[in-house]
Amino acid sequence: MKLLHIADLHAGKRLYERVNRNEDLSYALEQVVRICKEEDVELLLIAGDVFDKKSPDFESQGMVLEFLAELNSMRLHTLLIAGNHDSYDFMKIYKNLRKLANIHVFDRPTKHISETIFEYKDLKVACLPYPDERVITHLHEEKERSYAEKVAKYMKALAQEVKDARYRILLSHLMLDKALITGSELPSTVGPYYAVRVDTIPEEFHYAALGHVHRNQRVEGAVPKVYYSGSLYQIDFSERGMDKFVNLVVLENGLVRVIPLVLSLKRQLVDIKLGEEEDIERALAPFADKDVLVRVQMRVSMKDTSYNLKKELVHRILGDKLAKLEIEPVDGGELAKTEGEEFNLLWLYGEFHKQRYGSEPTKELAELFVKLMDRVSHEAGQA
Ligand SMILES: [Mn+2]
Repeated sequence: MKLLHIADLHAGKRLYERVNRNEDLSYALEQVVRICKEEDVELLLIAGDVFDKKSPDFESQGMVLEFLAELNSMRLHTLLIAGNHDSYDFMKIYKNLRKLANIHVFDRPTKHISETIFEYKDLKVACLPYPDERVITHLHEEKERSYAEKVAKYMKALAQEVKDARYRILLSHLMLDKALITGSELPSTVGPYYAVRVDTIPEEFHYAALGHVHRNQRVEGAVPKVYYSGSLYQIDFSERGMDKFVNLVVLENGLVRVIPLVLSLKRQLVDIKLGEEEDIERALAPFADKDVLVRVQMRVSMKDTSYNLKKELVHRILGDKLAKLEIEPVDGGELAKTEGEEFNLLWLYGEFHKQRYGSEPTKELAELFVKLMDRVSHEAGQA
């Protein structure tokens, strides 16, 4: 029997709140569907972070539903758990899919352990959606235990529930202490406080299909094979240059074999640094017809009168491929420390202030100005 383990779809992800990544996701999901067909996959495990936001936009919901509908038409079973980016209550709505299709949604950890088990032929999958601290604390009587201990105890109970099956799998969305992060995971969820010890994953399991950490990896230190399949595309610039995978899991003769399959990417994320004297055209031209999203960091002297022309040139060459232009002022003093395109407006504001009031704006005023510019550009959909 073959299973496919995927995670961290992050439907609705935007870079700098502007660049929509759904085409990258949809490109990956097409490959997932193709792999399921070609490999005769019977069970698809989706290890959380289906959506990037707690209340996903319509386009992203449409995409995910279309994907699930296509899987269902192929007659395989899909198991889906909530990740830390997903809303428990939103996922609860999706539980109704079970009445219409072979889609099994597990929205939150529950004390009714038997409800977390999915049984299929000689396999049992125990499902542990992202154990939010409040929810997991609520399930335990002994309030003094640490987060990691509570999760460990819960996993033990799950292991008990599956121990009579020939194959036993844990599907979860967790931070493990020995995992290598990428930097695109939510910072508050990857610190040591939330790290569950890998050696507390019960030995009853053969395979732990995990989501949360975006880098494909096997985490050593447990009896079961513990894997993060990783995100399906480079979620943000901290994942640039990384290959992306899904894990094909083969259950055969009482053994579990794991085969990570590399995905092709719709767009690579690329960082480019432009020096003060750089020939911009020459540096950027090679990327103009590539499938990329580019973040440009440009060093500019504030005495440079061609500052605006340089900026326009970057926009003109890269067009839609420009995800962000960051200006690094070489000599601007106090005000110039601000990052981003708003710098020039800030400089203009400074000039205005000097003319009108005969002095530079105070640091507080300058910061407030930048904040306001940020708000305005976000609301205008330009940031
Ligand atoms: Mn994630």
